[in-house]
Amino acid sequence: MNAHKSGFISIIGNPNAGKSTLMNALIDAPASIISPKVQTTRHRILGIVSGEEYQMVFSDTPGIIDPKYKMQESMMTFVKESLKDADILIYLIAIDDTKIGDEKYNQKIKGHQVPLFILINKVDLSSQEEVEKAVLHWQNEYPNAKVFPISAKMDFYVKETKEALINELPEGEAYFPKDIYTDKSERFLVSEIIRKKMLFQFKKEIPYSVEINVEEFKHTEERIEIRAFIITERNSQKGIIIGHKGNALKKLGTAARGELIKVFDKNIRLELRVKTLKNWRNNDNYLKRFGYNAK
Ligand SMILES: Nc1nc2c(ncn2[C@@H]2O[C@H](COP(=O)(O)OP(=O)(O)OP(=O)(O)O)[C@@H](O)[C@H]2O)c(=O)[nH]1
Ligand SMILES: [Mg+2]
Repeated sequence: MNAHKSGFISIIGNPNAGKSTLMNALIDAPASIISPKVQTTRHRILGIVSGEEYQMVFSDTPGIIDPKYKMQESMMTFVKESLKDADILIYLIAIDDTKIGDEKYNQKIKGHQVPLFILINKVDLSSQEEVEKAVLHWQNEYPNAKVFPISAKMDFYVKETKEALINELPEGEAYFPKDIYTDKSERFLVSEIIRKKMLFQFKKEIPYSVEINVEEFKHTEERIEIRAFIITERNSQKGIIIGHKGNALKKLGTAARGELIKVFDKNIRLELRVKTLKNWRNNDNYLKRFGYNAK
């Protein structure tokens, strides 16, 4: 029998490149939410996949941006921590990205000592010629990296990527029980599903200004009872989220409940309320309470 292998594999990259889609595809489970908008992921989310002789612990991370407020600083701290912990590094870019968004990270990645995979995602949107050009470009930039064109969404070259990653794993024991696929709680998943529905339903700043705080999550025999607060930054945002005669909030509740029923395969009672915590995105205490590890 071969020695057991295990390791931390960090997925970092530009916003919207498809990091969460890739992680979910690699672990074949919905650990992270996905949306067409940037800054969908705000946390470091572990996605775990195990076999008899290996365990891979992926970190899905927020897209690299220049932080404008404390919540975004905390998001970038998650990226930096994931970089530090990595046994293997994946930098994910979309086929139409011509460069790694932030030069500081570019230098960090170039200086990093662990195996590096540059994965060029969304190749389903491009011609063969464009794909070949992109592979040459990135291989030239990162001579020591493995450069693969993939499509996380269409499951193109994901299996091969996974096999190549297993090959690079260091020897070691499993870090987590082999039957779990994420480090996050059911409560966290509920808050993420509600936030995802907000990213789809509301425009501009609204989804970026909210946090979802699940205050009650109770399994009863016939259903799950959930009470969650949508936290806004300003009172004026409250009105938009509730909408005329409460219609916007009702629509959100229906959409979220529908997905929660599917995910938990159980009836759901969902009570959504909106409250304002002024400037929570810049307040250390609130950020800590919402799991952003503010210093
Ligand atoms: N066409 C195509 N679209 C993709 C592919 N992978 C992801 N997407 C889409 O790209 C969008 C962003 O995907 P995410 O997985 O949320 O991207 P992300 O990098 O995690 O984004 P942030 O967390 O916001 O940084 C979604 O609409 C996905 O469906 C792909 O291989 N092909
Ligand atoms: Mg994401």
